[in-house]
Amino acid sequence: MSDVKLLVCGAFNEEERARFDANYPNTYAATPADIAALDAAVRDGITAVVFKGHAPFGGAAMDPLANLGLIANFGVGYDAIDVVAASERGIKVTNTPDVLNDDVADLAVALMLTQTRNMIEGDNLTRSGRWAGGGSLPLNRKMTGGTVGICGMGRIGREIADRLAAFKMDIHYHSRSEKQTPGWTYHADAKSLAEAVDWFVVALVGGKDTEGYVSREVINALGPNGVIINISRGTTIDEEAMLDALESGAIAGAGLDVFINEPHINERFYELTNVVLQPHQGSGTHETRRAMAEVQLSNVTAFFNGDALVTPVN
Ligand code: 8YV
Repeated sequence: MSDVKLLVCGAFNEEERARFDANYPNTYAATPADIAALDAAVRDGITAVVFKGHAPFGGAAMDPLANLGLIANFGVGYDAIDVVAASERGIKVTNTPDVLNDDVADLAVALMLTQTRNMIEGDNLTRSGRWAGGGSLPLNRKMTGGTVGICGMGRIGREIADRLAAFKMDIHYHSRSEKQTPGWTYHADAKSLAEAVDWFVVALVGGKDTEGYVSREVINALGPNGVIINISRGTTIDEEAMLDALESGAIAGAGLDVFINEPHINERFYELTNVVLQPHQGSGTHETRRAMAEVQLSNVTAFFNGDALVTPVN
């Protein structure tokens, strides 16, 4: 392995970076935009990239790496990587599915409870002393027993639904195809789902195919009791339409972990008191990030050993 050159591309933490260095002595770091500026001898030696984050990694970043054979993504969602461009160049792409399902599903439930029980304002009221001074939190809204729609019943959607079943919720879902579920109601389109529920949880795959999938029409179909939860990608929702609906009261609120152009999110969100905002931390626990790093590294190891990739995308 001593002659192997690995390109580390993205904001890996110290522990993750140390793991690459321990396994591969020749690691180099660059953002997708900086790859072309690497020394030509280094570029020609690089056969694998470990990638993390959401900066676009397209054909222009692949072309300077003439011998690239693998882009191993840190994350289940690989929408930042142009997989078609990779396939055209004979480059394999891998991701880190499954190991993060629990954390992302936990966060979806946390967003629902935090939004509906007004916990951010409750915390502010308590720690500011306003409660001690006679202030009180207005009554809020019950979640248990409500009607929820899961938009995208993949592996993460299923984990969310299983958790919400324990909250005695009436579960509806929309997916490309009907699934084997314990009596949950299938909807062939997102608008029909929105019309049927108060809670609308977006668990779609990101990428071009789902851009704006939760359209203005779908958002308005949700109605004034509707709350949108998004743990997928900001791009899956028509964000301007959602902001309009949140500002006008056309829907009741939102709990969001993902945004368009994050972390530089639309500043209209900052003014809203009916939303709970999180910094894309769905998979962000020590345990899960470690598990994701292991899946990523196992793909790199398989690639260099000439073995079958563990979690191939293309
Ligand atoms: C990120 C995610 O990958 O897995 C995904 O699709 O969105 C996250 O786990 C992680 O935040 C690193 O950017």
